[in-house]
Amino acid sequence: MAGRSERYNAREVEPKWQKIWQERSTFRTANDDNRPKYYVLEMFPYPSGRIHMGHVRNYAMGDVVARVMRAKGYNVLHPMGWDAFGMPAENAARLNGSHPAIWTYENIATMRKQLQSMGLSIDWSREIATCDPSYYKHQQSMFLDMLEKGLAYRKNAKVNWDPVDQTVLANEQVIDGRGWRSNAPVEQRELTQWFFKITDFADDLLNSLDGLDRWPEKVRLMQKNWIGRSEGALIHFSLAQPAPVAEISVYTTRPDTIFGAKFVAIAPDHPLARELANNNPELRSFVEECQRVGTSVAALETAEKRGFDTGLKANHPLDPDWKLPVYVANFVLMDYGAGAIFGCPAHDQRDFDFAKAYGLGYTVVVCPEGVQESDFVLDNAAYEGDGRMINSRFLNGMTPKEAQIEVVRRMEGEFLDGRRRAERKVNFKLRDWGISRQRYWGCPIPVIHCAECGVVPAPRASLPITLPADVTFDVPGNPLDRHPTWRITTCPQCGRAAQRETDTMDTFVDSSWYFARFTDPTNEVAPTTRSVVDHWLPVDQYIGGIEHAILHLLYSRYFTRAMKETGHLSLKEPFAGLFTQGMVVHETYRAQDGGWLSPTEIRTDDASTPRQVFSLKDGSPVEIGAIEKMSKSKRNTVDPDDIIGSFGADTARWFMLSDSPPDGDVIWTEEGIQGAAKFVQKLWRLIGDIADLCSNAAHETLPSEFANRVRKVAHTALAKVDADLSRLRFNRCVAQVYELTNELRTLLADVDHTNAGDDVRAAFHESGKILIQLFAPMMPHLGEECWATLGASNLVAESAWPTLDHSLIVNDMLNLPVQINGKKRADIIIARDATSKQIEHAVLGLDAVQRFLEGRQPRKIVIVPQRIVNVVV
Ligand code: ANZ
Ligand code: ZN
Repeated sequence: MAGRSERYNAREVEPKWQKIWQERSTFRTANDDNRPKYYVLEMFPYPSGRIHMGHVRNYAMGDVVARVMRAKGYNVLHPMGWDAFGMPAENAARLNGSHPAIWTYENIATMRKQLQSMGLSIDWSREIATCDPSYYKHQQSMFLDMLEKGLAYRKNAKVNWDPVDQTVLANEQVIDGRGWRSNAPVEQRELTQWFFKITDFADDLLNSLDGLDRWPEKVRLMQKNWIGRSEGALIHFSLAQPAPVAEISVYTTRPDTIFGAKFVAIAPDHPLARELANNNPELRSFVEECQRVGTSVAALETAEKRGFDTGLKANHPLDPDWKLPVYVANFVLMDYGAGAIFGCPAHDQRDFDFAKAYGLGYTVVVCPEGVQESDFVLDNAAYEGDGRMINSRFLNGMTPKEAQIEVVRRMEGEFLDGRRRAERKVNFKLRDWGISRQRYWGCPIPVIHCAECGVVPAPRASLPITLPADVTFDVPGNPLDRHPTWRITTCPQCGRAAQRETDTMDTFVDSSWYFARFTDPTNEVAPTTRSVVDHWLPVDQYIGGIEHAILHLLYSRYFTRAMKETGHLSLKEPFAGLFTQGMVVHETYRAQDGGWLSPTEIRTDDASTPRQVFSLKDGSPVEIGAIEKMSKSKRNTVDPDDIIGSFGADTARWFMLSDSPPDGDVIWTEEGIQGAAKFVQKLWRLIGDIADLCSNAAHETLPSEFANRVRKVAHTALAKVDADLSRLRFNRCVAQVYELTNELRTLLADVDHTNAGDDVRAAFHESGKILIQLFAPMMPHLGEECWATLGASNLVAESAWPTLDHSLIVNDMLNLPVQINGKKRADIIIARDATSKQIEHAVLGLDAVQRFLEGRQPRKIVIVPQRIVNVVV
């Protein structure tokens, strides 16, 4: 073909197609479209400045899904936006005297350009930034909706206070007792804060996890643990008098161990502890000391167990002559259970450590099966396992499970001053979501404080309540607090002078509904358009990092429920399918002076074994360190711009998708990217040669059996790629494309170019087109260039997915239904002559099967040859 260049030049070709896609609005998505919908979304980025390789991987995956589903006839929604509020913008503003808005929008402009250079099939007309008043205006109105419904409320709460950043931190932002950004020791403070009532939905958020069968099992498990439902009992311990109160109630999940009790402990901020501290300076200073440590579970778990003996005695609920000392203890949390415990050192490690420190001893009450009661002693650790009850009077001989039921039943039936001694109780770890942040760069909470009327919602007509532009960051604290005029307003109820709320919302609120906003991002009057949002949601495939497995996903699930209650949409679960991609990792390099070197600062000597690396600057040898997640601190990053600049976006995308399963880590290597670049040229030559073949005049030479072989390799690859795509196994798709390319190249070598018959040329033309369609979702620019080379008049991005000719593969490939315990759960497409071992291997790799097994081995796998597979679990 005339004018076709020998070498494929990505630098020229890629911008050309990006321009054509843009001119033709190829990726524009209409809301009124009769085709079935498909919503694919990658977690939107924080505009930190530049995209990194993790973004490239994430967005390449989402783009493949979007392009394939478009080809398969779906009306695909694939939008992009910016999670644009947050502290880094304020920090940057402080450092370089600029403004968070300027910093943020500049970063967005840079990163948008970078993402566009990747050739992503995004409908950019739907772009949103959460810091834009046109977005957060609706967030404010939804806050007012939630306020009306009682889903948002104010309460006094103990908070983690970062003394350097001068802000409240969420528990997760406290790492080992220190602020996640400032690294300063966190203090506890009591502040009036805004909360979302997520605990109202605790049961529903937990139970609905079962229905999320296209979520990774591990994410569902992490959410389950976070919600932390436990079934236990409240036991009321009466206090030997005189004492300030009659009794202490404790929460326990192990009432069976009641005869192993050695002490009762209350939280430092338990009302009783406060009362006692009033007249006891020593206790007061102990309590204050406890409050200096963060409130996070992790912080408490790692801290040394310490207590203060109040001198009070609690009566054992099943033996009036048995007295237990009452401590104030640092490891008891006020906002969990009843804020008090009974301690059983033999069977709880925390209690064990505590009892050891204070010489309280232990009594074992659970003896492991097969161990002689008299032989059972503890050496330095509690026994938390199962067994038989011992030293427990009427419970002896029972299992702990049986004993739990029996002891609660017994205590429920006993009364103390007209009150039951115990009652069953379900408890959750999940706390209400504190959303107040004392920061500037966030969504203002739309309420007004009036001395007369109290907290008054801002009038809806006054929304958006925008941030003032004239602020400074040179002093710590919240700029909204010290702004001379911003907070001054009048009360909407009484008209007197009043003050605006200066707290802004946690940025997790911003990201808890953006997926809904994308469905109709220009609606000015409401957050969503009901018919539109109900059509598009749920997101069919959500893709992002495992680091968001708990908070972002849980908050989004909650917020969707809140939006349902306030009439903004109709469903509860926003993400039907979730995929968590792995990290991009790279070797690290250490210079002789101990400093880290970046991959651009070293030279590799491949000839030597083991491989040797030298500093480019002075030629000195460099130590090759561990392969780690790309990070600025280890300097083992590779800049996507550099890679796209020298190899092209397609090569970068291809390599990202090729090397490892998408949920595993991918190791970035120079050889890897070089290999991908070579393959691009190989594909380009093959398609060129096929194009040449097809443009020659017709001759009948080879038997049509040959043409069939050409078609068969392509259709076989198509069937396999289809199966792999449905499970997002992009690396396997890549492998199929490699294989098909080699096969077509081999077959083409057998063809006499000037003498090939019509059928052979048609077969190559068809197979070449299939090949292009299989790799184009991953390398879209090369796809278009090759598509045009084969003489197509449309774009490959607009072409329909190839139709599989079953008759060609029926002989080799086989569709096997897979049952689990007799119920059909999946299919596999596998070679007809696959061995039992190969079938077993394929079956065990299925997500559906893995989910069922939950890490266990199947009891057996029954294979009925050529018919069906049954996994017995
Ligand atoms: C006695 C006991 C004996 C306990 C034993 C455990 C083992 P989960 O399962 O996480 O819900 N606990 C209760 N309230 C607490 C609080 N406010 N702060 C710290 N610890 C608290 O944990 C329930 C168990 O955690 C409860 O059961 C209680 O200790 C402790 F062999 O009661 B257990
Ligand atoms: Zn008022």
